[in-house]
Amino acid sequence: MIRTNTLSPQRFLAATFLALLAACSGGGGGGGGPTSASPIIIAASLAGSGGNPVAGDTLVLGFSTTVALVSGALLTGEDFTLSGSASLGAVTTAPAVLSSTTLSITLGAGVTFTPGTTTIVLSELNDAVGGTTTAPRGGGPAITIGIGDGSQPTVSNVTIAKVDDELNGTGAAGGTLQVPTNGWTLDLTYSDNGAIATSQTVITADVSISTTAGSQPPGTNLRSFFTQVNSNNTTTNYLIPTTVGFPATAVTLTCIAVDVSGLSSTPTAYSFTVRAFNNNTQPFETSANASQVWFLDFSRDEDSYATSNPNGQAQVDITSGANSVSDFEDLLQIVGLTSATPIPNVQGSESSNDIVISRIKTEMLADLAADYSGSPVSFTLTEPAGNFNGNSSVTYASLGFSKIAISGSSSIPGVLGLAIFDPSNATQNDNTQIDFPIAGGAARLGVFLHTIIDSGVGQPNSSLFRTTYDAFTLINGGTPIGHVSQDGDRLLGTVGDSREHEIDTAISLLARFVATVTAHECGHSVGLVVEGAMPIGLYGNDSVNFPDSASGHIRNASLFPSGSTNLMSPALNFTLATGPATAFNTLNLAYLREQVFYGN
Ligand SMILES: [Ca+2]
Ligand SMILES: [Ca+2]
Ligand SMILES: [Ca+2]
Ligand SMILES: [Zn+2]
Repeated sequence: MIRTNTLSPQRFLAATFLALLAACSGGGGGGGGPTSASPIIIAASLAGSGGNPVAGDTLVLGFSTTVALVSGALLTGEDFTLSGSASLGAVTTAPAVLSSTTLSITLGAGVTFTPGTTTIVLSELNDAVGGTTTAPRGGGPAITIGIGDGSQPTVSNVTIAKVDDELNGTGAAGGTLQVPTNGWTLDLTYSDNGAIATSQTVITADVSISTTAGSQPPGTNLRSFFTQVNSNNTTTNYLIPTTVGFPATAVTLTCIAVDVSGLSSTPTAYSFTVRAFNNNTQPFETSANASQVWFLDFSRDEDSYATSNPNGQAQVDITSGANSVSDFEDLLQIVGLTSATPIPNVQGSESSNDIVISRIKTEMLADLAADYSGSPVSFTLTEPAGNFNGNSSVTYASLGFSKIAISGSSSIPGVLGLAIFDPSNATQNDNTQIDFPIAGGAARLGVFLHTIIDSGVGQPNSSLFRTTYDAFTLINGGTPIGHVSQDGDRLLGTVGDSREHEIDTAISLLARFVATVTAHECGHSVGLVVEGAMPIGLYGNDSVNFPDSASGHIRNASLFPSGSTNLMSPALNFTLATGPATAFNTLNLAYLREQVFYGN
């Protein structure tokens, strides 16, 4: 602590920081807002000629928030506490300002410390380094001084719930992500020429945050209050636990990464808005139904089906009227996954048909669980207790499940599925209805296998559908599963020939296709995809920023590799629906996980 008004470097610095200090000069408060935390040292490294410091080397210090130097004050040994008997020597020159959060000090004669061992922290005598609205103070954790590797880390991205930039408010579509007071993840992406000191990452807010250790003022490093989910040299994900409460207001978080050599990154900020959930905005809110259960109903029997080849192109014809076989099973037989003459007793009393149907349903459940991973949404083949009493929708809390028909033909040609659109998932929905009122009449709800199979069998024989099912589809010259005696063993996985592999693929792709359409339709019935930029909606129908989107849907061509698509795209085909990367977009998934939400 040496005050000087004579050396020109200090006057230069004083002039530089006069404007910053003017904002809080005069001893006044900040106008009633919370007092911010003072900057603390978060990184320290020697920039020198060798491993040990000598006079003339520099010590680079990274701080937790923007620093302001007090006019005329030198930053010297007394402003710090060093471990052991270390010393910065007789510092005679003013610190250099490297950035808003980094300073460097030219070490003086008599300097002695051991990089990798000696620690440094601001002392109670610090009268030189404060914040933009805070006076200089001591404190903070002791930081080990490293030997700078010459390249500071870079925080390239900050987002919430892993939402892609084009959907998180920083993209061309605009908007501001809205999150609940906790329960979401903060996701950092960074890089460095070396390793990141992940335990030294700094996350500060511009508002006070409630924690188990009391309210933390703006500028406090919050990292230790968050739960580290994952951390490596390129990414870190923190969960905001229920013990932390963000205030319901606009928030900017600022993140700094520190490398193991003691260099800190330029701060990277991300702004969003926080609002407490209420029953209108939380998708899966009540204590009665804390998760959304979906019953998959395969029982609809409205039609029977046959194939024809009127113009040299196969098609699946519908005959209205029940035939005592579910329309789902009717269509499995049309495509050749099952047979009119199945092999009996392949496994216990299960026929080849039974095993195929069972495998499809089991794989569907696994695919749906993957689609809705991390969300409080589950699917069952067993209808839970209770009923809709003829209503298409009832209040969310009044019934423990929703349901959807996995069925045959659509009453609207060309439609793969139709479901009730339920913004914010306010209700339980019966998507098994066959006379749901729509403009101009009534429609069947559910998932419609006839649409894809009728389209599929008539496609060019090079299509994915044809190359998958032609081996089994009678109308296209195939032999249905169960028409060959060895198919029983193939279904049990004991033959290992090419037909067994084809059977496995045909079952898996049909399960995945139906699961994708089911995930999409159930997505509508739990609130996807509302129009408007966040926090109004989830960017549904914004075909300017997301070409080929439509009402209730969003297509994200840039976020998915060729051959895969967002599950909530307005159109799907067999290839896209079974694409390996087809999934809910990151914003839709964040909504399903209740990490972001729309409305107020
Ligand atoms: Ca580095
Ligand atoms: Ca039927
Ligand atoms: Ca619903
Ligand atoms: Zn749709």
